[in-house]
Amino acid sequence: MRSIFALLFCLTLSFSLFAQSDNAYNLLPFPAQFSGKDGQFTVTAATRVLVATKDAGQRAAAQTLVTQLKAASGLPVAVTPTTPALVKGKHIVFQAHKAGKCGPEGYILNVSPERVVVEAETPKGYFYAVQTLLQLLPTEVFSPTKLTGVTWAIPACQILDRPRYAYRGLMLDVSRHFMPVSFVKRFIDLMALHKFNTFHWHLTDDQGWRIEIKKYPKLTQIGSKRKETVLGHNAENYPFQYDGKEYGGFYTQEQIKEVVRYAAARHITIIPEIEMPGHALAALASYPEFSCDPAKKYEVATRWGIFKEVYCPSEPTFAFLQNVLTEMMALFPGKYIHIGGDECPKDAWKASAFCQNLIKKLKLKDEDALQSYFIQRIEKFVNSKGRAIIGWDEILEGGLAKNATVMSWRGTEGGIEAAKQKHNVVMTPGEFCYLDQYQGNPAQEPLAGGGYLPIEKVYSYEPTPAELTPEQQKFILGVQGNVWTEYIPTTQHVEYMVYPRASALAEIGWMPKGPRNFEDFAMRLKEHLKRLSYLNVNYSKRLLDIRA
Ligand code: TNX
Repeated sequence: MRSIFALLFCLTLSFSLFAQSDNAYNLLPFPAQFSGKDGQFTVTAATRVLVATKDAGQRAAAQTLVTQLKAASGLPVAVTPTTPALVKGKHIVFQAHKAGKCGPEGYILNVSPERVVVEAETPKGYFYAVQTLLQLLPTEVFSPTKLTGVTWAIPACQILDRPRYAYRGLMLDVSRHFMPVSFVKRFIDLMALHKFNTFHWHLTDDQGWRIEIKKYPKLTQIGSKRKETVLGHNAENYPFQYDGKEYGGFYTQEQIKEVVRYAAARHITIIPEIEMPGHALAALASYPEFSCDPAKKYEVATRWGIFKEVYCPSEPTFAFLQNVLTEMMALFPGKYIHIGGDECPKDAWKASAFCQNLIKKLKLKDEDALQSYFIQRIEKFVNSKGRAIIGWDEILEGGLAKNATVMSWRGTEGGIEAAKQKHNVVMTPGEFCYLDQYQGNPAQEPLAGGGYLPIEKVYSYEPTPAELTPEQQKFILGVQGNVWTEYIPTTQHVEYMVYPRASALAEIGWMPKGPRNFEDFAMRLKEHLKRLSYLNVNYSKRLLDIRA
C-alpha cells in the first residue's frame, strides 16, 4: 500500500515538473503533505500581509516574508495588523489554526488565486510557513537587491507540513578554526532556510577556548590563542607548515547574547559545548592547576588529534567547571548543555596517585568508571539548575548519567544502546553526518578529514534504526550534521563543505521517510542551489558537474 502511495507521489511529482515552470515542486525540505492546484496567486502593489492584531508570532513571521519580498521586488508590501477575516481582497492572511493538526512546528498553507492563507499553532509554525512561501515564490525572491521583470507569483497549492524529527541540528567547530560572529549569523540564516532548529556550537577544544568567562579571564587571554597558524598538511593530514604568527579569536559574552537572540528570532536553539574531561588542553594551558600534573608546561595545541592532557577529577576542577557552566547557563537559555565527553585518554589519571586513591575511595572499577563519575557529578549540577546534559557516545562507557542525552557519533551502536536504556538520542554517525569528510574525488578536492561522504550517501541515511522497537524508536530525537574544522580554515571553505550536503540532511530530518527519493531530491536541489547562489553561498558544485 505504502509503495503504491510512493509511486503515485513520484508520478505526480514528475508529471507536474513538466507541467509547471514554477517553484511548486522545488521545495526543500519537501513538505509532509502537498497537493498542487490550478492557477497562482500574484503578489502586486495592492497585496497586503494581514496578521491578527495581538499575535506577535504571526507578525514576526510575516515581517520576515515582507522584508525579503520587498528587497527583491521593490513592491510596497507591508504587514497589516487587523482582524484578517474581515478584510476583503487578494491578500496574504495569517490565522491561528484550531484543529490541532500542526503541532509545535507545523503549518498549513492554502494558496489560491484569490488568497494565501497561512495557519499554524505556534510562532515557529508561522516562521516555517514563511520559509516555504519564500521557496514557492520565484527563486529571485532570494535576491538581496531589487529585480525587475519578475512576476511575483505563488503557485496554487495546499500544504500540511510538520517535521519528522523534533531535533534537526548542525554543529560548528569554532575551536580548530575561529569563525567571526558575522559568519555564525549567516550560518544560522542558512540553517533557518532549511528548517533546522538546533545549532550546536563547539566552543572549546585543545586548539582554542572561544567563549569569554568573566571569572577566569586567562581562558581567553591564553586559551583562545595558539602560537602558530597552520598553513599546510602532510600526507597523513598532520600540519607541517606554520607561519609563526599567533592565531586566535573568541566571543565576548555580549556577542554570545547577540547570537543567541539572533538565533531565537529564527527559531533556532543553541546548544553550547564545553568539552570535558578530555579535549581540554586550551583550558589547561590557561589554568594548569586543573590538570593532574600542575607542574607540567601546557600549551594550546597547534596540531590536530587527541591529547593526553585532560582535566583532573579534583574538587578544584569541579568548582571551576561549575563556575564556567554557571556563566554559560546565564547566556544560553536552551534546555541542553553539551559537556563533550569524547576521546578522553586515561593516561594522566593512571599516572596520578590522586586519581588512583579516588578510584579506591569511591570503590570504582577503573578509569572508565571514573569518567562516568565525572560526568554524573556535572550532570547533577546541571540538572540542579533545571537544565539537561548532552554528551558524545563515550558517556555510555562506565555507566550513563541519569538523564543524559547521547549524541551517537562512532556509528549508531551508542545511540541504539542509549535508546534501549530509555535515554534520548541524537543520531550523528560519522559515516553519514560528518561534513568535514571528502564529498568528491580527493584528487580534485581541498584537503579534508578522512573518509568519503558524497551527498548521495548523506541522503541515504535513515536515522531511526529498524532494530529498535517502536517504543525505543521514540527516543531518537533526530539527526545532526557536524562540521569539524581542522582542515577548514575559512568561512568560504565552511560553506563549501556544508552545502549542499546539509540540504540533504535537512530533508532527512524533516521529510517523511516513505516518499524520500534521491533523484527527486537532486532535481529540486538544482533550483535550490539557485537560491543559495542569490545568497552568495559558496556551495560545492560537484553534483551539478556530475549531472551536467
Ligand atoms: C572526532 S567526533 C572528534 C573531533 C574531531 C573529529 C574529526 C568527536 C566527538 N570527536 O574532535 O574533530 O573526529 O572528524
